[in-house]
Amino acid sequence: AVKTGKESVNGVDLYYQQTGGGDHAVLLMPGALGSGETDFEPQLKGLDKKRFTVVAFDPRGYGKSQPPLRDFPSDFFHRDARDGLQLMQTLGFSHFSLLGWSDGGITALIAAALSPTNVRKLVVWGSNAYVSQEDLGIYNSVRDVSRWSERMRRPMEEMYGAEYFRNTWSAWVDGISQFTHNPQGSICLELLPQVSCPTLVVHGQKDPMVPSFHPQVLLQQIPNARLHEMAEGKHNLHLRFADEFNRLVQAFLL
Ligand code: TYC
Repeated sequence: AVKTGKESVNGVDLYYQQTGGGDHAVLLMPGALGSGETDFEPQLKGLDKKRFTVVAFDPRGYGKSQPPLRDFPSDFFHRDARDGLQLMQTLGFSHFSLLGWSDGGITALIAAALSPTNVRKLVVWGSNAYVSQEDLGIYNSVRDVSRWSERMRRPMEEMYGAEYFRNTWSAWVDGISQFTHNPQGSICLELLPQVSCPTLVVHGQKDPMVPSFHPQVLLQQIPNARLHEMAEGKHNLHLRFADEFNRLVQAFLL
């Protein structure tokens, strides 16, 4: 069974789902405009409920954590990181692992660096620590959501309505493009050496959104990281290859 609720965290009401009763608490951190429901159904279902207590949260302005309307100030990843950490404290977990997909992986990296005593282990996939010119090109090529495939677009339009989705996605593209003004396009490059927990970086070799130099940089800059590549994986490898992904992550978290 999955329990749902809202908790007041840093001045906003954050929606979360919680399942399982194991000793090892895990927070699932969704991607851009993502939510527990759109991004993590196979993990909420499939992760071992005897070993783990699994929490998925909707970051502020995403999913069912509305209001507020979502915005993208230059510290939006840090804000999501503080929110996720504070939500786990509020739910009574002081020591937990983080699983972050894409933007959620960036958030998880920042959270692990900011709060090393609270984070046991970290898994990130489809994530990047900086924005290159190549990334900017990819972002702009996906800005127009009317060109997305039906399969990618429909869950988002159902969650948000077509207009909020279109506008918020475009605001996200502007938001993430801001980082190109930083040295090396950094989002969180300088924090990576402070990620001290064991870290698993997963990468889909067929991911069209995140070029493979990104996981390489994470591997090089995070002191205790290993990389697992999935040959057939694309950006949504945890959905498409859920059983393989869940097994991999559970073995790492043991
Ligand atoms: N970061 C996005 C997410 O969190 C995915 C994404 C990556 C989108 C690259 C566009 O060019 C892009 N799901």
